[in-house]
Amino acid sequence: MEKWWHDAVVYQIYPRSFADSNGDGIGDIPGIIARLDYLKNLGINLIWLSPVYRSPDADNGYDISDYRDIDPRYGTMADMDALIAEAKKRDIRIVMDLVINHTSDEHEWFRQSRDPKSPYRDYYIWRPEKNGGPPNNWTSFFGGDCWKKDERSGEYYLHLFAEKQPDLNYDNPRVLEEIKDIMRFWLDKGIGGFRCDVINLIHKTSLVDGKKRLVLTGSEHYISQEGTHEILRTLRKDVLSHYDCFTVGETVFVTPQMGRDLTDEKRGELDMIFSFEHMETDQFFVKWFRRKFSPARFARSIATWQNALEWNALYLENHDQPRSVSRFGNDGMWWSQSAKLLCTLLLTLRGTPFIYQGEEIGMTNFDFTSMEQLQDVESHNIYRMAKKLCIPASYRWKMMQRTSRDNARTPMQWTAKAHAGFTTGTPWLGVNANHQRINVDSQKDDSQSILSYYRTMIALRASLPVLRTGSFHAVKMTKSLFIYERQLSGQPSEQSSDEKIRVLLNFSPRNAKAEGNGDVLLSSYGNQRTTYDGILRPWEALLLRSSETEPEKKR
Ligand code: ISL
Ligand code: CA
Repeated sequence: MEKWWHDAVVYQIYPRSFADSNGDGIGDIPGIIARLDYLKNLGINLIWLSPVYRSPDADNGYDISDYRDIDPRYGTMADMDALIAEAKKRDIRIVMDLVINHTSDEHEWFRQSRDPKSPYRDYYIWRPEKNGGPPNNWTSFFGGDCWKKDERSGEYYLHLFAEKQPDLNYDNPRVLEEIKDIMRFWLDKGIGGFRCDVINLIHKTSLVDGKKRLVLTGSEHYISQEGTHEILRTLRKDVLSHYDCFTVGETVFVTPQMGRDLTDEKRGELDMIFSFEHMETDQFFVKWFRRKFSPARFARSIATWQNALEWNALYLENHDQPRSVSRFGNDGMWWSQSAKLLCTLLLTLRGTPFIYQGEEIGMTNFDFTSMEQLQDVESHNIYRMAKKLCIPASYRWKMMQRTSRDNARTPMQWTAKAHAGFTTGTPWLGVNANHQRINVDSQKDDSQSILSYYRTMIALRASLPVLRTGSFHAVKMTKSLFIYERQLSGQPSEQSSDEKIRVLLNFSPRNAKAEGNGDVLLSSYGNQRTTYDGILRPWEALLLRSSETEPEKKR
């Protein structure tokens, strides 16, 4: 069944790096409001806002100390209400980040929870020591073990992420009631839904030792457990189904089968998920060990997921990933062409596309030159851990350069001026020096720019149902080509609606032969191309349209 979010294009805002309105160097909500016309003009209709809740900021807001308050860095609740209202005026809805696997250790529940006699004790996962050490052998997403001893009771609490992010205990029904209330609080304000942070980890089936692994020992006890499925169904039934909204789950280590279970409409859990497999095709085992990018491997993974799920959340970037043009494209000589190719890919697959801020102007990885320039808690933890493991300094540095989450977190590049027009003060994280070349200002009126191409692709998708809901069919996946078709099968009565679009992507800096016929609907090389001669140019993306019911093709 058709859902309104099937027609949406989403734009992810990482608030601290988007636009600073008051010169303190940190992006904020009034800064976002001032840029809503820019987003409207781009053509998006939903904003996923990374967390703006009150937070001590140990993980840039993914450690929440009050779910019903806005962090003063970002503004006030009045600012937030204004953002929702101003966005609505422009037919844009806001999706909030729902971070409920853990809270901050400064959340009132956790403060109380440190007292073993408190009714809040059981809101978190506390266990006594075992053999003079942590309760089990599990390890954390951010490196090291995931238990922290609290001096007050001598017991340990579980944290799958940073120490300052204690995991909530979903065996306690009161926790879920609290979460429901928080969700209602935001839905009552008229938001369009939630992006649910690491949602497939929330229920831990048991706390016994895990099978020893290089990373995430213990994960078999909490990834996509039946308890989590049950919680999701309860949230849908008791809360979400009473509102006009949708959910996208960030689901780590999911298999296609888990993905199907999580999004099966009949089960009533999530509306779509962010899966990770395509983002892992350029790594060995963990993201810190990068493997040469292979378009074929990448394409095969995308095709698998296109075919596996009824509906996908589509993305090539977010605040945790390196920049796509530096990773899957070419941020040197073919910067503009390869960014347009990636845009074409993102906007012609079946699902709801998510654009991450700066992706639409081809922002690249961070040009930092020392560890002091990085802020991310994960980068510093991993760097320290790699040092302990005697990984040589030059390799450690390479790991950070390619993979640090700060690659995607540098301030949005609005202008060629000081600090890229992001702030009048000192930005919280360095601005990439290439802002003089790569910025919104220089692209907004240039019809050949990456930004203009995004606008065109978003509008094209909006005008062609086949690009949104047509079926997906992979045609070719080689070391430089990814070719697929989207097809709409119309009702027998509407004969002309049988429509097929072939998407041809050349992931290489050379001309490439590729089969296809039909009219050129769009080329990333612009209008210069109206007919297709069977040769794709370097990094070219091409859309060919053919109508099955058309008689013979013109010769
Ligand atoms: O970047 C990662 C670590 O290697 C990812 O595995 C990431 O930690 C994972 O996708 C979960 O991410 C989400 O939850 C984290 C937060 O730090 C991320 O920013 C968020 O997107 C904890 O809340
Ligand atoms: Ca600010």
